[in-house]
Amino acid sequence: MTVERTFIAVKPDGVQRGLVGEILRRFERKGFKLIGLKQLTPTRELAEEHYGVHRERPFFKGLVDFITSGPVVAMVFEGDGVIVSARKLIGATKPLEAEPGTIRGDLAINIGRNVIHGSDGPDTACFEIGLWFNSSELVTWNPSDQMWRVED
Ligand code: D4T
Repeated sequence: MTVERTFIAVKPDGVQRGLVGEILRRFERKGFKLIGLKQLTPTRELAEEHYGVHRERPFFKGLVDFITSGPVVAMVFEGDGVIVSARKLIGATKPLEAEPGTIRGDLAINIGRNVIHGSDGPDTACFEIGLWFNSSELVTWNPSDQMWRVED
């Protein structure tokens, strides 16, 4: 396994509903290392870049309106296999199809209000981390219990 980084964002619906702690807790409990964390209301420019692959889709404007409607909590987690594992913790894009036990399966109903974003692959993770964070905002540190999370 190689140590990876992924970009996670609690969307405005998750922030408004007071779910930030609940969501952050699931990644911490799993054992991933939080190396970046901030709250911001995204500009349209940032949102349109982030969702650039969906620019031609009919839901694009509504998606950008939604994601810029209020504060988002942006995070970077680091760990072995974190990109795929985070997607599993998050669950399917359509919350009604997401398994119980996943974040969307437990906490959401509607695709347009699915509470969280997570990078879907290594290239996207790299792009999204660079888009949302300066390198000076990412913290290098070693959890004191690291030896109890992973073998050397
Ligand atoms: P994000 O990117 O928000 O983590 O979601 P996913 O990676 O799980 O799903 P996605 O890229 O296919 O969709 C991006 C974002 O658009 C919203 N959406 C999507 C929507 O409002 N209507 C739709 O029909 C689709 C496909 C939800 C997630």
